[in-house]
Amino acid sequence: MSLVLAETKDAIGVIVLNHPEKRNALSEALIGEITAALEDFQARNIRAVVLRAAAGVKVWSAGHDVSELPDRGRDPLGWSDPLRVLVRAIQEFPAPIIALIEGGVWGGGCEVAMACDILVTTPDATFAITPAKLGVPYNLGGVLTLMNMIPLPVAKEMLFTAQPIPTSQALNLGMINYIKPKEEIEAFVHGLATHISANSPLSIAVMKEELRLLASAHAITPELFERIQGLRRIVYDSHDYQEGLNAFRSKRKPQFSGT
Ligand code: YXS
Repeated sequence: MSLVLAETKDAIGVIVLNHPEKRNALSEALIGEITAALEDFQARNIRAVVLRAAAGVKVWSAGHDVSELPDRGRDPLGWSDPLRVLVRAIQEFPAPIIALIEGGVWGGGCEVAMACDILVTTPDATFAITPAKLGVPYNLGGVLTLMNMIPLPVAKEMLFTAQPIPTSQALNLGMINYIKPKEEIEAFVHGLATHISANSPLSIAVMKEELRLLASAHAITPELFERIQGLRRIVYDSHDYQEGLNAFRSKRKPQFSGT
């Protein structure tokens, strides 16, 4: 069974996350199907993409597939981790990607949504960034994605509490573009995609890449990079990191000791 449904109509491509049994957890297999669909869309010169889950879902994505996170001692979010590959694929895709969001967005799913260019949600949508709940040390690029989308005090609240925020707050903060009723959201998003696909694809592709390069243009010294990586290693080497994984796997609340 496909974990993702992909279709194109005119110059618009649609990708539907289609693994509700696992709440669209971002497994390597599911991410592989998304990136394959994006490669196919690029070959077909698609001019706008809609990334969504099935209509009416309660969970847009439950984030990184926890069963695929490595045990302690290995960076869980290294460069080639599937979640990192997906975020880059979205950010580097040469046409706008519109996230059509219903239901809860969790963990790395928030970063996937925020890597998209335009976000439109139904009123029930929520966003929860949850590394602290699992004991995961989020990675540099991921933190930068969040910093570019969320005012720092709110980014800190979301990272430190791991609690969902309502999409109404996300709209007030400019994290999302629109909130639309579920009866209207599909036509509204299609209308945005149609406007985009009627404009110059070359101009849009270059401006999207300009914005990506400028948003990530942070000069960091080797010492800064190595210090951050050293700090992150303390976390993914820790008993707390393993406890977060074990607790999730045995469906119980984690007991973090700070070691
Ligand atoms: O028990 P079965 O086999 O039916 O599977 C259950 C869940 O184990 C599975 N599932 C997941 N599997 C792998 N990775 C996940 N992230 C994940 N989430 C869920 O899906 C089946 C149904 O789950 P269930 O019964 O909990 O569904 P629900 O409708 O009662 O609750 C939906 C959620 C999303 C509220 C709940 O599943 C949940 O809290 N999931 C975890 C959300 C989360 O903490 N995600 C962060 C993952 S780690 C990540 O993204 C980054 C590495 S980081 O940590 O840095 O943000």
